[in-house]
Amino acid sequence: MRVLYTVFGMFFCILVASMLASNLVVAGEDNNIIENPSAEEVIDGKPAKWSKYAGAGSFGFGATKDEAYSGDYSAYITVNALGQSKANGSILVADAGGAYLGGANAYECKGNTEYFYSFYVKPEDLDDFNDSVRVRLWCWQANGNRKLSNKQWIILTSEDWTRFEGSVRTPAGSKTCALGIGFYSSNLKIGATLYLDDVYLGLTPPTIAVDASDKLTTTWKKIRMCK
Ligand SMILES: [Ca+2]
Repeated sequence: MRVLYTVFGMFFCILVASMLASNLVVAGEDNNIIENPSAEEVIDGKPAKWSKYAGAGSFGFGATKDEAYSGDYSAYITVNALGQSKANGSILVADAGGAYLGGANAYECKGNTEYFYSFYVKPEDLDDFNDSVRVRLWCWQANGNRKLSNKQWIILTSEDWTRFEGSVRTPAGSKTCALGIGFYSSNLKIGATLYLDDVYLGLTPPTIAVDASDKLTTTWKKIRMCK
């Protein structure tokens, strides 16, 4: 009888898991490769699985409760100083792997493939932004060499949360990637701050609503419930 219960329990878990998976597919959320898309999982003041690139200048980066499109947190990046009269810094929505950004822990991707993105941004003060915000995919090859996608630019016209979406092609040979959103400009004021929330990146166009939950944590909790 115990074996029967065990078999039934396993079957029930598989059934529940299948139902959860099909719900996600129906909602169009299952295709988001970002694991902490709403920056709700925070470690040491930073959104887990997100990171920062600073090419010129210095930048504050972390998770904040000051602003959130959904949930309690958003990610932010602040210009603390310009480097050689320019700010070149981005939030990378992936664990891009420290100062030299080897990309080993970024998201697996296919090379020479179109990826779709969407996200919500909010400037703290629009007057600090006299230039566009840069969007690009940071990609890495198997040997860790970095390959960047073409640049795209978004223009901020509101201090409300605004949704942007688009698509970008990964360079040939890409194995991992991170969506980079940030500054490349000499027209930003010190203190310019951008908030970012509910990020989507995937092989299919995004739905309007992003599943804000941390998928790994959420799925793990659901599996544990079955024990
Ligand atoms: Ca959030």
